[in-house]
Amino acid sequence: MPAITNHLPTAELQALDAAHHMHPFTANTELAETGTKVITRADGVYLHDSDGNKILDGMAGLWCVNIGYGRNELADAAARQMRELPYYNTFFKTTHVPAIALAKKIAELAPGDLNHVFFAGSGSEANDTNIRMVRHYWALKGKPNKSIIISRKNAYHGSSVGSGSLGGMAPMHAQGGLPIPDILHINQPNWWAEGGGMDRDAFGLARAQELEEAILEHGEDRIAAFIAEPIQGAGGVIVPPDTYWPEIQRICDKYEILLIADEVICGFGRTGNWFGTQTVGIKPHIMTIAKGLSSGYQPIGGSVVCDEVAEVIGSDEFNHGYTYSGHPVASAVALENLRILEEEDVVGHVQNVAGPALAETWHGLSDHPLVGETTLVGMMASLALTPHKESRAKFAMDAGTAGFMCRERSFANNLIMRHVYDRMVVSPPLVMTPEDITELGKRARTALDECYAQLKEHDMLKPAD
Ligand code: PXG
Repeated sequence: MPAITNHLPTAELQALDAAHHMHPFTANTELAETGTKVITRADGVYLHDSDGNKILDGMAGLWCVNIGYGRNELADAAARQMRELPYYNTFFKTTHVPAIALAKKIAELAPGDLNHVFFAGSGSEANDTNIRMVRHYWALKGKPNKSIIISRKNAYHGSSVGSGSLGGMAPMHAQGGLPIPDILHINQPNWWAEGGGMDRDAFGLARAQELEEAILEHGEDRIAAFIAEPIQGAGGVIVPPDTYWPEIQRICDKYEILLIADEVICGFGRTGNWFGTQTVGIKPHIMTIAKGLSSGYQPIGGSVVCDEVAEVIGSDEFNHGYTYSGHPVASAVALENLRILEEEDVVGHVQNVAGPALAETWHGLSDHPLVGETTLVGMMASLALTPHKESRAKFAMDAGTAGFMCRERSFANNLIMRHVYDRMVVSPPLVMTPEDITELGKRARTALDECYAQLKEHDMLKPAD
């Protein structure tokens, strides 16, 4: 008899969940009162819940189910690997075929000389690896003081103590003693919210130059690395102005700063190339990967490291690793996922079919009275809700109130669309067809209409001063 069944009534499942399950990023007492949606199964681009609803997943789970749900090939790969070798470590002069094969495949797909993979169980773990790796790299090169890592406000790099420190989420820093020492945060290139009267390109340049200012303030001999997502995901799909990344690259090159591209969301086709670094045209020394690496079917992440950094790190014992680094089942599933992405040309589908279809649908929402800018790269998109488009005004009420209302209307219309404060975000499975995307657009518009009506009815459309 399997230990998990889906046959309890929804209310009973909700009560058990409330009694025993602590949810991430959630006020659990409040959640216990309102109840959760119980997801029971999924197929293709649709989720099913315990009340019989069929829900279009506009978020690919949590930015990760790139190939969609229900691919038996991955289930078979997991079952095969569990029978052959369910677990072994890679610590003490041992290795195994799935980790070898996956590392080779990632090296083949990754641009430039990013030829080496240090495996982790998640994006957070991989970014913790990166903190230790870049600091140890400089120590081995005789520069132990080169330990400061520069990141950005409103970046997301994970939730462990290290990766949460790298991230620039103020509400996370407010709990549990973050950030750890020697992490700095410069401003993000979010023109819509913070650009004021500057034009986009000048703003992008100015924000990039904050990196140079920080380096000059602290001294080049103190700065180890700069970390950033090619396109911020959890921060609200913030697409930087075109001037931003070339300037960042120039500054990293000029001052000998390692560049870490956090590809946890952007990687594996999301932006229309294999990696977001290719889309924005940068050359990192290290890439963080997770999520789309296995399309979320298994927890796995890693750091993809260039030849020179790997060589320096390899010259000493690196006192770091996780029980599940290169887990054989997770590796086998990730390999099968990469085979599907490659053989079915999912990246080409994003570039030529799904991406353009989403662009048309998404930018088409910009005529809505509640919608300010719409932004999109590949299959990640966002729109800003605003009470007044022309002035790019924020709402007078608390940030996130309108976004939350819109998300609730979206859920009510069986579309998973997220909000980040007052930005609405989608990041659908990459395999969506144009028909799926048309349906997504219809449901998103209905959610916007209903949200707008509610805001109007309650006199909540006032702009902030
Ligand atoms: N880097 C980036 C860019 C991420 O988006 C992580 C690292 C951490 O990965 P793990 O596997 O440790 O979660 C992420 C994760 C959200 C949300 O609300 C986004 C993430 C995780 C949880 C919630 O958008 N991204």
